[in-house]
Amino acid sequence: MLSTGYKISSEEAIRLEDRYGAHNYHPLPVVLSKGEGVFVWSPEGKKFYDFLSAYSAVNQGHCHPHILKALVDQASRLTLTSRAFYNDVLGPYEKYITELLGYDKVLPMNTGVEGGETAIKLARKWAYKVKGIAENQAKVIFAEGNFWGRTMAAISSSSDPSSYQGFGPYMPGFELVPYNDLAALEQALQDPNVAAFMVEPIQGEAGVVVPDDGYLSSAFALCKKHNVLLIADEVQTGLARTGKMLACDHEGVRPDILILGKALSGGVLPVSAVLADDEIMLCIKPGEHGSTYGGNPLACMVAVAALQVLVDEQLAERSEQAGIYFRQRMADLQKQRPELVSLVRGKGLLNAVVIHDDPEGDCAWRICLALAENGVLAKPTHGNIIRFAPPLVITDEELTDACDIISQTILGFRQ
Ligand code: IF1
Repeated sequence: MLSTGYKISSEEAIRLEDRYGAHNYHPLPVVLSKGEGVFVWSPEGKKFYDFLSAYSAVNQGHCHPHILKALVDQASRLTLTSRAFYNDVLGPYEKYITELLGYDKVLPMNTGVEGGETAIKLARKWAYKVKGIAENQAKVIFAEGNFWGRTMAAISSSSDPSSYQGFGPYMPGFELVPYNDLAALEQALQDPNVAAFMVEPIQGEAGVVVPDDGYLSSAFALCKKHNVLLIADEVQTGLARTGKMLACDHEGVRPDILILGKALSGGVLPVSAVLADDEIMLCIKPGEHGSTYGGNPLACMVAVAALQVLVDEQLAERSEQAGIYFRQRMADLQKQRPELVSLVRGKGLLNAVVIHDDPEGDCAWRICLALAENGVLAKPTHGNIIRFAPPLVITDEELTDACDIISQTILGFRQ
């Protein structure tokens, strides 16, 4: 059945997933079978604006031709060698990404959470070999509300019971401080065993929580003062999503360890990367860390193309400008429906609308169902927060049209 050009109905697709797939998601009742730029289509041909962008993995738009060409060309040459040998793509990719982002070295992985795990292992190694913390005593501080994936380490640092409940026992050596709270962070950094503070410049899953201006730069200064590494999780905020190449750039912060993922491949296949300077990166010696697919030539060629699109199409600048327009349109909406829309927040094209609702309410879900019916795809996070994050290639005309649909849908919504 699954040969090129096959077709099944939305109803059949849902039935098959329900019968044969794990029930670890609750998707919107929408089936997608084609994507191009900011648009996706159902098997029946219904067209949508994609305002989720696979959680910021398709910043470059669905099936970007430059990225697909890199994929197809390399796929017919060499896809995977393992790191048992060198290959002729990894080195040039490593040179390109480290020069583009200004770090000595990169450690290539596949998923964002593997990037987080790698960053924590680097920080611990650095703590023992450079900072001089006693073996197995290193601590990593995280912010409440963080989300960096689904592995045992990731959920061990989570403050969200839906992430960690029922999966114990948990990874030791992790501590939490409130997000956007410098006093709490300074207090936690008094402990000489702290190796690193790992933080998202804007908390994505928590509902696009934007900290106060200056929080990140002050947090970085506190880390420097206490000889603690700052790890920036830019898996979701990075790669032009918030109006700069990196969200850290809004405050001129150069994190000691930078984690990238998602849009690093433009949504074509899993590619993540951890960047750091030699003092940190060379703490991991040959054979101490790796992955079968990490740094495979296909992923590297795709990542170069994905980064080139961000630069050549000036998508950070585009994101900045389009975000200003989008938040203005949502602010207008808030004025018209203050009892429904409580606030709008975000940077660049990473935005969220917070819906007035009781904690167990389903207003946001029902609004997203209505939006889908009207041709815009978005999904709530944490119940009453709707994230809006279209591909950064969205044109003015497309953005205006999508905002018109969002406005009409919310203005016509009956709680
Ligand atoms: C799911 C959420 C978003 C991330 C940040 C690391 C990772 C993520 C800041 C791990 C991944 C994904 C996971 C995906 C849905 C999505 C998500 F709703 F789950 F929380 F974006 F907000 N750092 N986020 O946002 O990257 O290992 O997934 O490649 O679990 O359904 P990954």
